[in-house]
Amino acid sequence: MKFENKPLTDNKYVLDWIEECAALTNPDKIVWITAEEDQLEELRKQACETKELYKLNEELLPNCYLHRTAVNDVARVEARTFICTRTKEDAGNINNWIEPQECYARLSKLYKNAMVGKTMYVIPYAMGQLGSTFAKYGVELTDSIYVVLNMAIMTRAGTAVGKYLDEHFIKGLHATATLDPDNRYICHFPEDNTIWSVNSAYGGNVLLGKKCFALRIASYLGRKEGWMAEHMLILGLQSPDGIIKYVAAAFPSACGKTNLAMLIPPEYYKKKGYKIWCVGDDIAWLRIGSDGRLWAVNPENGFFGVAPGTNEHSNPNALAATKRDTIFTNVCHDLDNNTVWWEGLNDNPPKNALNWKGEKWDYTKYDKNDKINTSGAHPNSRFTAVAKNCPCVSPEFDNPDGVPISAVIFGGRRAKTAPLVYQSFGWQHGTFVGSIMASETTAAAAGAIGVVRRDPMAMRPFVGYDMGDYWAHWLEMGKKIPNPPKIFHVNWFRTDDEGHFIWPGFGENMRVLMWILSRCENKVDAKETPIGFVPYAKDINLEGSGVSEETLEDLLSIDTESWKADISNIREFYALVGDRVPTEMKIELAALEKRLG
Ligand code: OXD
Ligand code: MN
Repeated sequence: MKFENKPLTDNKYVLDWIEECAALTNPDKIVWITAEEDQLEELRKQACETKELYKLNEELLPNCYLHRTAVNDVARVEARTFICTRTKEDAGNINNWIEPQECYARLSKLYKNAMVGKTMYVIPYAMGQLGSTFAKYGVELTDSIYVVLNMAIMTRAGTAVGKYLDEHFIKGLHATATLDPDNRYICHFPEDNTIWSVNSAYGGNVLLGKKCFALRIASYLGRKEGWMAEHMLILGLQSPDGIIKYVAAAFPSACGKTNLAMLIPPEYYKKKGYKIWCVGDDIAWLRIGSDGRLWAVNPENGFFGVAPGTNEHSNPNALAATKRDTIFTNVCHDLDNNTVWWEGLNDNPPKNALNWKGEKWDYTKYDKNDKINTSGAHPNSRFTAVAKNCPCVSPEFDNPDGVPISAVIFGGRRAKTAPLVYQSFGWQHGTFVGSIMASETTAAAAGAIGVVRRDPMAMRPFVGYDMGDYWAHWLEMGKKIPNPPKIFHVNWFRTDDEGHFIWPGFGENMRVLMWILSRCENKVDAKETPIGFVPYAKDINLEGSGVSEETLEDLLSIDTESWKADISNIREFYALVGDRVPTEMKIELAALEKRLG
């Protein structure tokens, strides 16, 4: 096998696997990614020559680039995502499944000679701090410079990883191939530590360290090894005395995780000296610490955030993080000053611009009911930003031991059913609360309004095995954590009868976090209700929020009828998950039904 540069490991297991993949895909060259600046800069130059990347204004956006994907390749594709365990039962009813040997055979045909005339890049990377208890290692083989440069931001990649590669590493093979959507496959072989992704070049499908490894494969490993991989942000709330308490929170995709992770406290709290630190915006790996608490790290090294809607008000920290060293994908290109723009950035769309497809864009034709065809930026356009460039990145970001978690928060998007916040009765009930997480489609989305999608722990697309077994693992973990975090549920999306949101959200969510932490410290009472402990309105500080006490009462009220109606939907969902739903979950469901009367 001919490498263009020196291999970063001499581990035979690793080298044999690379050889096997090279024999299949047949690249012209194989290059090891050291991730040194010189190498990355050379790759950026090459990608600019082929128009895979566009260099943006160096003064306004230093070291920033724009990339456009194929128009048919703009998001994760759950229908093309598979968990290939030996038995279908182990993948479970919620996941798509293909028998592994059949899958390898089918995909081998698509990989065959897919890299002819191209370079295969070998990216050694770590999820988590190198050498830490949390860290896991992988190698991604890819023919895309865009993938290399994104992985260099999103993970700890390059030379230093070489010495950690052994037979436990996660083998990721990505080939762009023809981008044929009918032959697009994102396949996971958890029993083989393997990920195969072909015919896509969209981040969520091809940055294999993220959803594929850090959630799907890692959730499988976590169950086997006694830890957890979750779709959660991690933030630290610092009080004026300097003490920082950490929470981990799971929300379905597109429910504002990145915004909450980087929240700016309302003026009232800021003046008193409160501050929020972001440890992670998407993924948490959790382990039981020697002190009996649950500790968390963010295994990533960057943010792959949704651009539209990010602005000075919604998330100034994320915006600041995108001002340098960022790769923008499918945003609008402002040709006058060679910068980028997206819907919701400001009210000043560029007049001389290309849309996300690279076509001349006329902002006056924007139609919110046909965003894909009329918007400047694709609704799922992204920024890939370096975590350390975020002004509120936590000083503990690189701590190999992670941070101790006081509270786990599950978030839904419900118009009526869930109150602003409630606390579960304990770990088992909290696991149940996570299992019934849901979001409702809103008027803004295409299709019917109010359709409930169950998204347990926000992990529906990301559990690498059977969902019932996953809940059982949560219950098992609960038994093993001597001092577990308390479990809460929040809902920022409650609406009035006209469908308007009644909670202001964004920075004001801090008020709810304050109540949650007070509960963790046993500082406030709460009202016991059929669904859990709900705050007394007096215990959520509204000063400066513009929210009236009456609205807060409304936000905290429990709509018993909609809960009762929800029970049958939950039961149907449990039936769909199937035989492996733990008895404890069914007991919790029956108990909830009984409490509702
Ligand atoms: C993401 C997602 O991109 O959850 O983080 O879809
Ligand atoms: Mn996510």
